[in-house]
Amino acid sequence: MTYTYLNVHEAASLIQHGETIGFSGFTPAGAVKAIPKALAQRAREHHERGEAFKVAVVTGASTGPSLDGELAKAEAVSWRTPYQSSKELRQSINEGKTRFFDMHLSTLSQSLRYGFLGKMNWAIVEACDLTDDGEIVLTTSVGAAPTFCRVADKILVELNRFHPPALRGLHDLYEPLDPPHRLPIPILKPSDRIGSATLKVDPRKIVGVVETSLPDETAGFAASDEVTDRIGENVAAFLAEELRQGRIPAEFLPLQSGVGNIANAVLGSLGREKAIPPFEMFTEVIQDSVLDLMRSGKVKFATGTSITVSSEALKSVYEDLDFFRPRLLLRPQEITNNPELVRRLGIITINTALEVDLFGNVNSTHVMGKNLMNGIGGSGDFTRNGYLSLFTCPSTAKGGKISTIVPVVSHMDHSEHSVQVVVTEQGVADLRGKSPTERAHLIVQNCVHPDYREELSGYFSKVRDGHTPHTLGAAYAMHQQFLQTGSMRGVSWEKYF
Ligand code: 0RQ
Repeated sequence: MTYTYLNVHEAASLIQHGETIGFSGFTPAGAVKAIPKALAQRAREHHERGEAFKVAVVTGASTGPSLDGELAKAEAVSWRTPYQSSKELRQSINEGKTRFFDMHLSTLSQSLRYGFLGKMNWAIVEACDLTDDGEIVLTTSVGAAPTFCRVADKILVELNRFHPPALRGLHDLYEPLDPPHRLPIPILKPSDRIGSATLKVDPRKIVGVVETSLPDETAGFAASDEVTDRIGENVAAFLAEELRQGRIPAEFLPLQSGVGNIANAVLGSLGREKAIPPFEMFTEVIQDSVLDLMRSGKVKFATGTSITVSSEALKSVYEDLDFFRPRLLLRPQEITNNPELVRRLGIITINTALEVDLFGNVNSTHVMGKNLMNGIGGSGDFTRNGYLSLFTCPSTAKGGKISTIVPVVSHMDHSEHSVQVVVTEQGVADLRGKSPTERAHLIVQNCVHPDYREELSGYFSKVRDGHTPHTLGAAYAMHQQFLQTGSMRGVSWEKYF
């Protein structure tokens, strides 16, 4: 079949107010870039004429500035799921202008197939190659693109010449059947291939192709600093000791690591820890540090749903595809984050918290319990099902004015039942087999910043009732003081007890 080649404005003009779009992309990697920008312009033109124009936006996870950023700036997003990290969109969500619902990323595809999210009108996907019979070769991410193409009425393809067609073979696409017909997912080790290298769609559904040549809009990571380095060293030392104690098998276990500056620094430290043997990664986002560890031989293989690296790092992969091809594999997020697989393969999970409470409950998503930061992402998929689940964070935020360890979290994403180990630059609290009171003592001793140790032990020495001791009237005193004065330091407990 021959496709209709469109310019980007012709493509955007096909999309109508009120429609739901599934855009490829997981982080800025593989995210559609040209059509959303043109769609934002279309929305502005409608708004200038006093006409409504908003669309619902579904993606794999976060995207880049040309997608979430541009559409949010144009006030063109009615609702959004499952994750975002755009400054503009975050503001629109927190001001109540965009409806957002935060989902475990492993559940997005099945929720669409089950019909939980309504009808999807469009799938708009980035490809590096497209055959006449509807074979799409995806680029640097898979995310939920296969499901978007399955459930959407119509498909638009951004054929991005920046990415070489030689990426064919880097992907392993598999969509489970839905209950009651679902079968076990036949992955027994991270490198097992179970699906197809290309996304096969009915070519008649592809109503247009837009040609582009645009790099991924991935922002680089901040260089590690003293705090993130110490967090990394604490994680590495803890895992090395687990290995020595025989609680992690001698060949080590596959690792999942979250995304961001801390996660990047943690991986760097694991790479330097001599006691940890070369390992595999079964993760969501493959970031720069993983490529470095592959070159040094410390990471043997990595499977994820996106390669989220700087353009220079990506170019170096493209120049050395023979080296990376047998070591890298991209899968749908429904597979990389799948609870069945995370539990079966025994993944060691390392994610980042915004705040942690004395009992090990974790808030990953809401500042002061109300303002959305990014979303839960894959952290819940991995934490709840991992072999060993760690959370890391610096012990303070905002120049020391916030203690990330608080009496009770202001929003809870991961409960004490799933969180096993908490690591800050101060040290490690191993919460396994510990009662709530024991956990509180360990966290205060090992993880809290010295500036807040007295304050938190002062609070806990006053709450004595119950299995999980706390006092409702005082539990948020540190948060309240921050909101009133701009600092959590020096709460005086006398007025609460
Ligand atoms: O704000 O940028 O304004 O300085 O939060 O914090 O320390 O730079 O850490 O980049 O790793 O992000 C939890 C948001 C951490 C991220 C979160 C402020 C802090 C800073 C960022 P500034 P850091 P990171 C699988 C795993 C959920 C999804 C997930 C995340 C900013 O890791 O989104 O885990 N996780 N996915 O100053 C107020 C506090 C704070 C605070 C930090 N207690 N109160 N602000 N900050 N603690 C991958 C995917 O799902 C894609």
